[in-house]
This record gives sequence, structure tokens and C-alpha cells, in this order.
Amino acid sequence: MESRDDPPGCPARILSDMQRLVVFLIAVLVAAPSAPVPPPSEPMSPQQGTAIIKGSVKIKGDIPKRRKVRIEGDPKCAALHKGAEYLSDELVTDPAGNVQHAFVYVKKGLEEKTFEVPKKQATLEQRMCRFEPHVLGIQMGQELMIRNFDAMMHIIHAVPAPGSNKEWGFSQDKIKEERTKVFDKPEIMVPIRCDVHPWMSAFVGVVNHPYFAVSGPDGKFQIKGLPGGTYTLEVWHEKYAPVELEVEVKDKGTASADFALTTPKK
Ligand SMILES: [Cu+2]
Repeated sequence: MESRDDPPGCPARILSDMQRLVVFLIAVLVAAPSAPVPPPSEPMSPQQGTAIIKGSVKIKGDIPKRRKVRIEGDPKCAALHKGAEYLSDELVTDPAGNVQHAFVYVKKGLEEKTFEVPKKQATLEQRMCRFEPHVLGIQMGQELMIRNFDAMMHIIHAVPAPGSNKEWGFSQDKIKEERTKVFDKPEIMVPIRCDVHPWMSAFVGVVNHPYFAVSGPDGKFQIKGLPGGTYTLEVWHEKYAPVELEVEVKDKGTASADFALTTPKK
């Protein structure tokens, strides 16, 4: 007669295998690290990574001067600057050749992961007949708040590559006028222009993760919160050919990535 622990069709040998499996699973759980690792399908928040990449972007070779722009074509813009020089943002360096407005992002190494879309908006503003910032990064699906601070009309026009994000344009002519837009495809970079003022330009780097940065006036940048790993970083600059660097960084570690821009774009 079978015991109550041995139901029909379930011989004692199989139960013993199951018991071994239970013991094995308990051993695995006991041995597991205390911090649970999220499965790859679960979106990761940038706060979960602990690695940092710090670096700089510099021009090798001749250091071009910042270009002067004639803005007399719009007396309102000229009046805002009261006759002072209006200098282009397209190539801004310090005397040592460190470059501002370079966009650095992780190009390879995050393919297996997905990331939460930040609720915080990125912003692009029109101030004194310029776009500020001149270069910015945003995550796919994150809102871009476009806001006017000039008492005049700007026509903000995004000109993505064919087949990529949607082209859009609209005007703003009141102070603090606002509108949001979203980019739904990764794109390095989406050019933004003003259809009233040809010297106004901005570039938006759209990526599907939060690991990007824009170099400051000293050419320096920092990307925080990365999971440890090996990554290909790329730097984009509107006047120079892109450059890639492979960087390995451990959890809680800091790695450096110093880029040299050598080839002007034609
Ligand atoms: Cu404008």
C-alpha cells in the first residue's frame, strides 16, 4: 500500500530528486548576493549604477577662433546686444584647445539593458537670440520643454535626418511661451534652427539610455551612474569628425576618457 506521501504515479525516487532540487535552490538563495540584480527586461534607473567616466575633449592642431556673426539683419536682436559682438557657438574653445559643446555618449555596451525614461524635462530656451543650451542630450521619450525668453518671434524648427524622428516647427513670440516635444528615435544629432534668425542653432542628442554628457567651457565632461562594464564612447562635435574610445570601468570605479578631435568636417 502506498503511503500518503507517495501519491499514485509519483514514485519515491522522483520525490527524492525533487528534494535534492529544493536543497539546491535553498543553497543558491543563501549564496546569492544581498543586492538583487534586476532581470534584463526590467528598466534600470540611472541611480542603480555606481561607475563613473570622467574625461575631456580637446582639439589637436590649429585652434580656430570663435566666429563673429552679423546679426544686424534683425534690429531687435542687435538692440538686445547693444552693438556688442555676437560670437557663434559652433566652435568654442579655451586657449589650450579644450572644446565646449561636444556631445559624449555611450555608443556600445548597453544593448542588453533598458532604462526608465526620466520624468524631468530637458529644456531648450531662446535667450538673447540664441538657443540655450547650444548642445543638449535627451532620452528617447523624455519631454523637451522649449521656452521663449525674448520679446520677439522665433520659429523653432527641428530638422532630423530623413527616416528618423519627425520634423516639426512652430513659432513662439511671447516671453515665457512654452511647448513640449518628444523624440521617439535615437538620433545623433537632431539639428534645431530658427527660421527667423539663420545664426541661431542647437543640436539635440537623442539616446535610449541616460549615459551622455556635454563638455563644459574647460572641455570636461562626466558620465555617472553606469553599471560596470566595457563601453564604446563616441564624441560628436558639429565641426569635427566623431571619435570613438573604448573604456572599461568597474562598479564603484572611475575611468577616464580623453578625446582628441583631429579632423575638421568638410
Ligand atoms: Cu529666432
